[in-house]
Amino acid sequence: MRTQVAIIGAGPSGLLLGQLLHKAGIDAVILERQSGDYVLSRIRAGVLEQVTTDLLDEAGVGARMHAEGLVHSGFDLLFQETRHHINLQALTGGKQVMVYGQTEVTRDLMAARAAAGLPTIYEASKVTVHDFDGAQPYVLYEKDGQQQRLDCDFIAGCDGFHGVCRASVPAGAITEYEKVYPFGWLGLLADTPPVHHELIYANSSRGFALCSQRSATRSRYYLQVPLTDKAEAWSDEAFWQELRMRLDPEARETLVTGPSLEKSIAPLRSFVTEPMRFGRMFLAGDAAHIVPPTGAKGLNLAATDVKYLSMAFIEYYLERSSAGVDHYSQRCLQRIWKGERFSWWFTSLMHRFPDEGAIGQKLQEAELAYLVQSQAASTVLAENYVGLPL
Ligand code: RFL
Ligand code: PHB
Repeated sequence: MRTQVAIIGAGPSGLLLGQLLHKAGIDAVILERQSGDYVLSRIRAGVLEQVTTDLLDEAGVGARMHAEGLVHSGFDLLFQETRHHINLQALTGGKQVMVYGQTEVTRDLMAARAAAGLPTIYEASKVTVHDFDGAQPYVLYEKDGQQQRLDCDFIAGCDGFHGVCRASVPAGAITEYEKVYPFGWLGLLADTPPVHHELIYANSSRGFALCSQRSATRSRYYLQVPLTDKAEAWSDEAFWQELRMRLDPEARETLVTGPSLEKSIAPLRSFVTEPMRFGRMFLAGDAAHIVPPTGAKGLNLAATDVKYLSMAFIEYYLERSSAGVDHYSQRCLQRIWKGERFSWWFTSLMHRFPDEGAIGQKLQEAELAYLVQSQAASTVLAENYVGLPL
């Protein structure tokens, strides 16, 4: 089989790239190691920046998001048992964010791809990438026990943090920057009304908590937990009890609990790969960088990579220019490092760090008090949260 762009991974990065290329008349085949149902069962991001919603519109998959997504013009910061409103809209000259789950973004992209009859090969195993340093790269994979070969002009590595593309780059050609945090997030999804109409980010002496949502009847909550904890060992009751203790008195009163639909622990990491292009292979999204989820930046950074990568391929095929391809890595990394900085800073401000003791908490509370009192400091938070300009 032959295609112009072989996309590895059918997460949001790979599917969005496939859709944007299709709109431009460029051929792509997507290879995904899991089943479609499995990809949809992963509960992840919830907050989309306008850059991302604009791109989903451009890809022609924004209709359900606009109908069902929740536009948020602010969020609450909770510390010392008191909530403070961060008015994103007022602080950023009218910008807002969209609360719409990654699962739904993925579902919309999958449906558009299926409706256009575009090829996605699910349950493709033993994917390997070859000759991306030369002019004729190709991909080998197994489907139903048979080895297959996909020849292509370019390989797009949209295969996430544990993918095969980054792992196939010779060690001397890549630099990796990494910080692993000494805790994780335990997430719980439940069909209960959200505790508040906006998100609440909580710094408590018991650890960080986040109250998020998917709709007026579906809530998503997170608790900072030690890395040694297991999701199975947390009963729903224990989760709700711990969450209550990290909230303010009003939220504690109004929290509606119920059986969990999903519970899982995600480790927190900051990670960047430089460069993001290796000859005819490009990395995009979590394959190239990871942020801790506190700033809600992961999917949004992935979407920007995909925007730049689709533009690079469009320039290459339609305008016969390799300028976009040549600048891809540098263009992405400028934005990624700013997202990394913000995510690291917000994570550091909101979580309990085992080694920092009581003084760590006091310093965080002083910074939070400054943050909500100073318009300049609130503006820095708000303009990063809604997304920096491209
Ligand atoms: P994904 O979603 O990991 O998809 C990669 C796909 O590649 C497949 N794959 C392979 N396929 C073929 N062959 C191989 N060898 C393969 N190896 C892997 C995988 O099966 C998978 O389907 O990466 P992608 O597409 O780059 O998307 C990135 C986002 O998923 C991620 O950045 C966000 O979820 C991060 N994130 C958030 N981002 C936001 O912008 N806003 C948020 O509010 C937000 N909240 C979050 C988050 C991530 C979280 N977790 C679980 C880490 C909250 C959490 C808790
Ligand atoms: C989510 O709803 O899953 C979510 C929201 C905001 C974050 C992280 C995750 O910062």
